[in-house]
Amino acid sequence: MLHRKLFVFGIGVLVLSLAVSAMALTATAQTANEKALAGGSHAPLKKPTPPPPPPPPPSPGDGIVKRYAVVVGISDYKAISDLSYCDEDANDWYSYLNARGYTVKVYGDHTSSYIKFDGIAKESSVKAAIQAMVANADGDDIIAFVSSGHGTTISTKQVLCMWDMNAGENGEDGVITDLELKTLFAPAVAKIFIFLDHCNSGGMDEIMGNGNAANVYMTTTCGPRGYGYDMPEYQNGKWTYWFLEKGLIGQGFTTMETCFAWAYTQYNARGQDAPMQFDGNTSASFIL
Ligand SMILES: [Ca+2]
Ligand SMILES: [Ca+2]
Ligand SMILES: [Ca+2]
Ligand SMILES: [Ca+2]
Repeated sequence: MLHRKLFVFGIGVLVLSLAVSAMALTATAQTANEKALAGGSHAPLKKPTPPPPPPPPPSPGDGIVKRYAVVVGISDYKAISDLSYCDEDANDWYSYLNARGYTVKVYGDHTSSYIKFDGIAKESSVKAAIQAMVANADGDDIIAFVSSGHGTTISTKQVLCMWDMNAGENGEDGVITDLELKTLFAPAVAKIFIFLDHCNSGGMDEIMGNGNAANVYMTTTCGPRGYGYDMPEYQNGKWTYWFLEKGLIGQGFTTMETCFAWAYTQYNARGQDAPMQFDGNTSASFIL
């Protein structure tokens, strides 16, 4: 199996501050005890209840639920090493979403074969497609961004490697950074599904800092420092295989949260190589 990863520019440094934390905890406990004794009460000490999260922004739609998707799968890169099954991932997602009524745009490479093909997955093309999808969808619509390919970390930013990485075209550098992804989806009023089968993709979560994060459900094949895998025995990316092929299709799951829980167990990886879920609304299920 091949890593869906290129270069490692650095690793995070863990700074342990156990002593400081312990001191802070002790101080807090003492303060709390003193307050309880002064009040003559034996009531249990409780943390103040945090304020509830703000409700999702009002999103009146036109009463018609439309579905749009941008699907990317790059196996043959312009200037960097190739992968094998990202085009299969794109085709499988296209078939699934198309059957569910999505208007799907597919971006890929120049030599693989695609059931539907809307162009080379240059950074500029993929960005333009996402921007158009975000602009088209109103408050009761659903938009999806699905991507399979290389991923890496550049400086402190996780990135999705588009077809033109290291040979950028149209004024772009060929990678979609975590902050670029966040910016692309910031204006969206629709529900947002994001599925990423790239190395390091768990670090693309800056998007969860957007004001519309309550509308987002994202799952990634790994953590910020983890790998995704091309799997010859599956003819797919490993997370695409377990989440889409075996979960959504094989088991017939309809909610992303349920599918994630099942597929995560089947995937059987730990630590940074384990899939991740970013659920902007834990009190509602996300249905495509
Ligand atoms: Ca609508
Ligand atoms: Ca870029
Ligand atoms: Ca990041
Ligand atoms: Ca949810």
